[in-house]
Formats: sequence, C-alpha cells, structure tokens
Amino acid sequence: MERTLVLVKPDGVQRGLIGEVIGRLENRGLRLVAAKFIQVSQELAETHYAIHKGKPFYNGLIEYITSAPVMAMAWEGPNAVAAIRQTMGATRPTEAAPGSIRHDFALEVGRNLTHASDSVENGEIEVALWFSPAELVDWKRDSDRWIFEKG
Ligand code: DAT
Ligand code: MG
Repeated sequence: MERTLVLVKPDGVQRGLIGEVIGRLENRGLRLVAAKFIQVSQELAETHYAIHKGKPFYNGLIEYITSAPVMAMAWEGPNAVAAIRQTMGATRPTEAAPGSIRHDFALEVGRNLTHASDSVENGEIEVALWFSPAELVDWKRDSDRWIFEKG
C-alpha cells in the first residue's frame, strides 16, 4: 500500500477547491490517512521544496506556498502515487490531461492548485515531513474490499 502527501495549495484553498480535491480522491477509491489545515512556515516550505532550490522559480514557489493556508493530507491505496499524480494532472496545466484537476481548474504552472508526491520513496519522506506518527490514522473502510483487490 503506497502513501502520498497531497496539498491543496493556497490558490486551491482561496478558490474553495478543498472539497473538490478531496471528493475526487474519495471517488477514486483512495483512503484518507491524515489531514490538517495549516499556515506553512518558511522552514517547512524550504525543506519541502529543497530539491528546487536554485531554480529560477524557487523564490516565487516559496512565496506562493507560504502566502496563505494550505490543506495538507496523506492518502493511501494501491498505486496511490501514480493514481494521485494522474488525478492532479501534469505540472503545467496546459499539458494536464482533460479531466484532471489542473486541466479543469488551472491555467498557470505557478498557480497549479495542488501538490502530490512524485515517487513512492518521496511519498514516505513527505508524509513523515508534514505529519507526526500520531497524526497518521491507521483504519479500514468497509468498502476497502470492493476497491482494493488485496486488503
Ligand atoms: P509538481 O508539483 O507537478 O510535482 P515540480 O515538483 O516539478 O512539479 O515543481 C513544483 C512546483 O514548482 C510546481 O507545482 C509549480 C512550480 N514550478 C515548477 N516548474 C515551474 C516553472 N517552470 N515555472 C514556475 N513554477 C514552476
Ligand atoms: Mg514535485
């Protein structure tokens, strides 16, 4: 079972799209593990986006993610990383597949609404960065056996 970090970034929160993102992930069959609505600190933003340090868009990215509250969540499921990246759509909204969130609700790469971990390894790392072990809820849904082929 893979785990991934999902953020509804400040533009998604301001535009009232938290419910839309959660609804799409629930509909897909993914299982919510943790959620919190927070103002991101400079330190967390810099750690989360450390890989982009030095790139021309880095300063703008840090400013954007710390500009207003975000909805941070951990979701799990079989192939959760690939499934959630697909539901979010490509980084550039104009390259995102029709039906994806970034296609359906965004226009610009610097206002692309959501974050989702890009690999299984980064899913583990990012969930651990954003959530303490006590915040991660270990639970089963009654519907799991109708969505997950193996428990
Ligand atoms: P993703 O969010 O799809 O994982 P990424 O990790 O490559 O994309 O980049 C992180 C964020 O940085 C992305 O969601 C938006 C911003 N970004 C990436 N490339 C950019 C660019 N060329 N210009 C402006 N912002 C960019
Ligand atoms: Mg990324």
